[in-house]
Amino acid sequence: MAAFSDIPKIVYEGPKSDNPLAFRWYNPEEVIEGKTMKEHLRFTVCYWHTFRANGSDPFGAATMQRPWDDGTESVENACNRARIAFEFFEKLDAPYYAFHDRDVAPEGDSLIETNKIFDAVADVLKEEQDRSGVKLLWGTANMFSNPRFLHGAATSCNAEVFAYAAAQVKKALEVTHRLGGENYVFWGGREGYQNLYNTDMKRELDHLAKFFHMAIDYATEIGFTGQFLIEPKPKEPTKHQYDSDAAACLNFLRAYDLKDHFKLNIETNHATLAGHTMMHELDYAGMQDALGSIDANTGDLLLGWDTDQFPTDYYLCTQIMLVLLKYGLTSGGVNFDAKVRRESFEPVDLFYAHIGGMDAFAKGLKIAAAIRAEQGLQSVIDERYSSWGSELGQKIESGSVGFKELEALMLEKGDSAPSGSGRQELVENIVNRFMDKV
Ligand code: XUL
Ligand code: CO
Repeated sequence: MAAFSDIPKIVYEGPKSDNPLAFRWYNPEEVIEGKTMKEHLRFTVCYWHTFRANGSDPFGAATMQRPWDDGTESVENACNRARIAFEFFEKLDAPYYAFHDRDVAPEGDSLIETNKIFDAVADVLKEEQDRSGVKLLWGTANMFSNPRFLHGAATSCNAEVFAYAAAQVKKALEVTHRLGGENYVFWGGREGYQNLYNTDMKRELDHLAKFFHMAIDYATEIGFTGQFLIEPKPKEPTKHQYDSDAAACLNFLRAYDLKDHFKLNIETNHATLAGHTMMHELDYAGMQDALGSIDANTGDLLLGWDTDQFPTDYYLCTQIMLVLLKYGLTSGGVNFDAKVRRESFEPVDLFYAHIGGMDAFAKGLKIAAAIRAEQGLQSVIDERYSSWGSELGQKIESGSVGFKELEALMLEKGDSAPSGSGRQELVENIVNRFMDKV
């Protein structure tokens, strides 16, 4: 069954095009800084929002029109939905997709049954991947929806829930491996707490680390060489999520001897919920060699929760691409962890949403590359830090002087040399200049 027969394959038509079903900026084969846009951006469609979100919210029922979906949890419906998803990926020219186990396959009456269903749907996914050439960027396990996970999964107070979660991740790793997944993601789900009066935080974090070590061991055993990623988020659903931001994740990874095995999957709306910019989180991960992948979306300035909107802001995408060009995405990609609004319920809205996101990132990439080529921002940075190239700066950076030598120098000089201007307004103007230049 074809679901999108009235929609043409989306192609690049250039910035002058007013065709809403064409790319204006995303030109997959265009080369920027030695790589094609397709190679830089590695666009990924997420299965959960695009094929499972039904538009319901705490105040109202489902709104999405998805004529191919019979609304049941049957295996047949799951397999049919998977085929439709690949039709969508191909029409959109998206090279990757990503899923949770429970997005693609419903849960059965027992773990044995659930695993059987997952295998059956994975057969279809494999067949569709081979037919279309669309690849799996990452797989993950949903360990937050089922009520068994109400206290968390690896951090649950219930040891059998930990065991169930281990079994679930074991299976999700096997399927991700079988489908050639390039990464495996851990987003904390309900790994966190609502209240410290009833929580043994130290014990829970020890358990989480144990869980990750078990995952590494099992990946080695089955020969899965994809990159493990942790996705930081500070709150929602719990009041405090343990993986709250990039810095907290990296501290945890170091403390439990996990740093060499994990990178981070940074999500825009999670960064802003943590009180950071996306650029901050990316740069922080990048400087610690931990920038793995991104979940591309945006929140709403006036709403304090994870609204998962499609990113269309050129400034945001430029900032993201400035950092991604600096550090590079290796096994990662740009995964649209974003959903159409409840009011945008027609199937064609899924295309408008992804086209908008892909175009915004493509334009952001072009702007970021142009800014880097001109070196205007870089020269402000070079000038600002120029004193560190002096003999004194070099001695401090190389560790060849301590407090006593520095005190002697300042006692002799009496005061430090004056500092230069920070040029904040100039750098903002430089970025603005490129907005209309590209
Ligand atoms: C939740 C979220 C997840 C992860 C995958 O906020 O972002 O969808 O990306 O579990
Ligand atoms: Co996400």
